Amino acid sequence: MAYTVPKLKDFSPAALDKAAAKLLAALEQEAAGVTNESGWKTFRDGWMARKSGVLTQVNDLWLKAAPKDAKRDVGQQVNELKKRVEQTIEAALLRAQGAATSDLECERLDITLPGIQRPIGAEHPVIKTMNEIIAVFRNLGYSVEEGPEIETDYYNFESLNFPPNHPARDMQDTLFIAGQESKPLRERLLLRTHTSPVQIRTMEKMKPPIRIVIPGRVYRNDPPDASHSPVFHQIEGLAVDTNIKFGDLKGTLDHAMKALFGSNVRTSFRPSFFPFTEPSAELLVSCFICGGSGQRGSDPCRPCKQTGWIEILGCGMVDPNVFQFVEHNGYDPKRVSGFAFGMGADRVALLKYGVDDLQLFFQGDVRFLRQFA
Ligand code: 2NL
Repeated sequence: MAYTVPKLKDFSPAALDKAAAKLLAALEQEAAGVTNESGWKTFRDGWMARKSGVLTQVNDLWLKAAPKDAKRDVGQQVNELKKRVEQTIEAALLRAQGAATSDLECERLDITLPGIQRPIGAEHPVIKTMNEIIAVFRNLGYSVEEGPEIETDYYNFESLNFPPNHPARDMQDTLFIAGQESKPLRERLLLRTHTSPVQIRTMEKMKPPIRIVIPGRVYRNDPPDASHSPVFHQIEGLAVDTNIKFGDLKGTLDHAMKALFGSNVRTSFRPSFFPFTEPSAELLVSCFICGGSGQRGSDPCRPCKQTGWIEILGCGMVDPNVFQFVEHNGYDPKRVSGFAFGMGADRVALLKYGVDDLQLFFQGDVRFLRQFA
């Protein structure tokens, strides 16, 4: 209902002016709310419909009801009013149509313009290398585990067979969290120096048999140079079951190296030492740059320092002392055995991509990183 036209008692020009002003105010208000053609049609019908539009009511209630002697004046005023109403309604249509065009104008899309190119990110070469290593072990049935980077002395050292004051703790150049002196040694916090604590945490939570790989950031108090960084990346693996032997370690790692560096690489194991494995070994891969000859044409091969072999990782059979820390969860060293290995993912990435400075991986220079996208 557009506007309810009141009946009039007073038909004097002044009274009629007042009533007309009220009606026009309502008209303007309604016109202002018209934004499209269908709104305008409703608006127009409300005011102009022949049967019960506002103008028809004005005709009936004001003109027809007027006393004879006032009819002339009332008729003039009503005509005036009709004109105003018609004008306002016409103007509202033009406005509604104009608004529609400008909406279209705004939403106009030139599909022939070239698109906006958003540069997309890419995997960092170290993460890419880690994912490749993880994929090799996933295909062998290993699952991936992760754990905290801030660790306790217990998980980082004690449970891994580094007794308090063991010289290997100095070798690690650990970054300790300050203000921990009031706690017992085993509870003191530090930045993990290897991902091995996650292996202990996983054995506490999963009974044997297990096959896991653990990728992650590790920290050491080393000043940065071409081959060192205070933060770097490690991937460790662990297989525990009944009757796991050194031959399983050799076969698994030989397969993994062929999958990573190409099926023509050979592997070689040399004795080594780690507190948490016995026996322990270093794994070398025949140089995938020079093919093992140590020479590139008449030049010495740099990556293998002319030896024909590149050291990739450390490994060994899990020391029974380590199993004792998780014996309560089924890791009885008399019943189960296992092998473990650990490698620096950054070092593997350096070798794989022939990069000669580790720092390039940590400086975030897009000109360098773009090469690996
Ligand atoms: C290296 C050598 C290694 C392990 C890591 C390990 C973990 C547990 C038990 C036994 Cl829970 N061993 N991990 C074993 C041998 C070597 O890492 O040079 N990493 C960069």
